[in-house]
Amino acid sequence: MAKHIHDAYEIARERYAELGVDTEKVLQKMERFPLSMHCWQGDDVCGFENPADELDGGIQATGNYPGKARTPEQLRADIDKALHLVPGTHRLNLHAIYLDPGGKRVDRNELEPEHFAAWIDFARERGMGMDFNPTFFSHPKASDGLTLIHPDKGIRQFWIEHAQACRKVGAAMGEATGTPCVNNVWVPDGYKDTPADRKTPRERLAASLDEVFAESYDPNYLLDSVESKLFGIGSESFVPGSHEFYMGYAMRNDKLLCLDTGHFHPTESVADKVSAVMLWLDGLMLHVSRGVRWDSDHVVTLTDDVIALAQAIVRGGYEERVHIGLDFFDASINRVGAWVVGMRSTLRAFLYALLEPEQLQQAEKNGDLTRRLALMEELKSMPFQAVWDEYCARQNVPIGTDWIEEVKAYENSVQKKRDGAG
Ligand code: RNT
Ligand code: ZN
Repeated sequence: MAKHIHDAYEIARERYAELGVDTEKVLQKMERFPLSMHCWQGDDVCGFENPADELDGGIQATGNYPGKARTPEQLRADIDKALHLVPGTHRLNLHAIYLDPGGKRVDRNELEPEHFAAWIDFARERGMGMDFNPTFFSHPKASDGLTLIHPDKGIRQFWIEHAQACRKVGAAMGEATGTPCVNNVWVPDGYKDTPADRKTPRERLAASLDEVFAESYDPNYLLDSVESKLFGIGSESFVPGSHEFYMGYAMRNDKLLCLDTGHFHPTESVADKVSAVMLWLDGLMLHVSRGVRWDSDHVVTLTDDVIALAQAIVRGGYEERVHIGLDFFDASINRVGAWVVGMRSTLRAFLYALLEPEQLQQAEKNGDLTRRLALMEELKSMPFQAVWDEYCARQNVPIGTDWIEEVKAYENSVQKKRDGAG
């Protein structure tokens, strides 16, 4: 371990101790915040079902950086590379289109746990939990942008069966890894133009969801979450699965609510929603993302928004009930580098939140709002980077920007040699 890293940490430790913060305890607590690493950053949400198809469903990965993963083996290698550059043990979040059925053609309503056996082995070997998602896009039966609200009963039934199959897969993942799998339902359904009837699609969505969730599973294996959205490309005017819709559904039906930080009006604070909904819900799934002007799914960086989200979770003591997933897909930079930046930045936000002194809460309780404001302001320039560096050193991952050279070397020796890569 570089001596100056440790020396800087010792000074930081004393500075935080003066505020009553025990940095050693904080470093232990960091392990209580596993991130659910989304596999889909590795290949621009293409999956392995029919990789020639274009991504649809109103989401879009832009950029043509060379070397994206094209096979399950390549994607697993890239995930491993990223995991070696990020401190802590994390979870693996898969989408149904990432099936690995050994060359067989399997349609979405026919999925079985065995089609994900290689992924389950991969996660188990690394001590990772798993999360899962049905894929309601990039499929001929979703070509008009409608799935669970489709007016055609047959098509609706197909997607209900898909979601049911995914719950079975998720439960198997949870059983195999010994930690509940969060199976997150997000559908792209919506209308480009103003609908005349907003009621029927919502009733249909609710009825479809009831069928999806009809079977009950052991919550030690499977937890269900539902994800809302404001709008998508091609569903600008109406999305039946809005925030109010799913918040109501989750509360009435004991589901987890998934809050994607890109799915709200740009000035809305997702952090503020945490303590409001946690009064009524068993748990939350998060999709930490960074929208730039819109739901653009940029790589997460250490912004005020992400820090506020981490603070909401830490201050509320919600770490056991909030599942921290990531959701971004940037094809304009090295895809492994994108994971590393997004994961390290999210973790840094949690470290920042954990380093908060108790006296901040105390000041507020005492009505000393001057001290509250002054403390919050001072904390912004406390030496938290030194604590982060020490954490990375202890976890045997690169410090500072050292990981960039490793990603460059990997890009040259592995990613650039892939089919179609420049
Ligand atoms: C889309 C949703 C959804 C997807 C992933 C791929 O707007 O955020 O979570 O990004 O399922
Ligand atoms: Zn999302």
